Amino acid sequence: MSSEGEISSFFESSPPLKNMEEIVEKLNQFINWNFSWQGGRRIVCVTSGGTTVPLEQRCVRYIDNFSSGNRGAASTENFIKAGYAVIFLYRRGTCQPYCRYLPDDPFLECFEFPDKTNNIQVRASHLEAVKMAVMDQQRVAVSERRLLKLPFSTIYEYLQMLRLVATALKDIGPYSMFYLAAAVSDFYVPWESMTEHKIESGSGPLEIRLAQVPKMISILRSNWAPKAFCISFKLETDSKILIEKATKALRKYKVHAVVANELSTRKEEVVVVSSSGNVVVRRDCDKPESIVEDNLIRIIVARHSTYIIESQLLIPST
Ligand code: 9Z3
Repeated sequence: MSSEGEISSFFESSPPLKNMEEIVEKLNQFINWNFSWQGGRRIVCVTSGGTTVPLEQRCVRYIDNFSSGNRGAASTENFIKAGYAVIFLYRRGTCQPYCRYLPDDPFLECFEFPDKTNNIQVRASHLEAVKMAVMDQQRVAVSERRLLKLPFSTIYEYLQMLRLVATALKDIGPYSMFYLAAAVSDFYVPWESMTEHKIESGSGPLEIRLAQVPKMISILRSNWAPKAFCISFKLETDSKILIEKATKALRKYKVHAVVANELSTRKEEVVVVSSSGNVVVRRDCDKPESIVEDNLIRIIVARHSTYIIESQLLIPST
């Protein structure tokens, strides 16, 4: 387990966030709006996509962690459906809520220029997907103000932003949730030992020593947002060790549940590992449009409801 010293020295040596004041202001406005709305909405921070590890301070090359962002985007849509406000902390360029059905390759295929006038229109084949994306995104993010998107790229940005979100959510305690689906780097090059300029090639093989990224989940649980409901993820490629690893993570980080998934089957099945036992969650194979997140978020929301009730029972009445 990472010590508090390792964690504070990670933050002290990180390049500071360029737009920290702006992020804090957006977070406070979003949380105040949603928590004062008709008695208070629940707020979940969904993390999504992989973090990068730069190899140079003026970064040309970096190490990446695999994640398309599909899980985070689909989960966000389901949390919104369940009435939550969502802080979507996502890797720049990865999958976005309500855009999962749009072609990204190439996106311009959605449009046509039919009559040589200045009118561009959406092709009939993509009309439904584009309409859904625009309408849902407008309604949720703009009219209802229930979706706040915060982008990151590097491990340094991600962890600083997660700390800002946790600190901002501290006061709403059990009504907040962390749903940590981002694929977070385990190893990194400490900023002070990183070369400033592009690493030169042509002088033989490159040797880089990577340090271990301090595990922030335990400090999130113990200090940053101790009353929040917290779900972490465990990804493995070897299904034989998956449940054992997830169970270890559950005990070590004292999260409320760990969602265990194997890389090749992650869209079909996950296992929710918690102190009340393991539950296998699958997508409904008889419904082609069904996704595993529909069933997963239903379970997580029900558990969050129980957690809120139990937390209220713990508060002594006056
Ligand atoms: C996950 O396990 C996510 O479910 C996926 C989703 C990244 C597999 P996609 O974005 O995939 O839909 O393509 N996320 C957590 C991965 C992770 O880094 N977990 C750490 C670990 O396994 C704990 S924080 O040690």
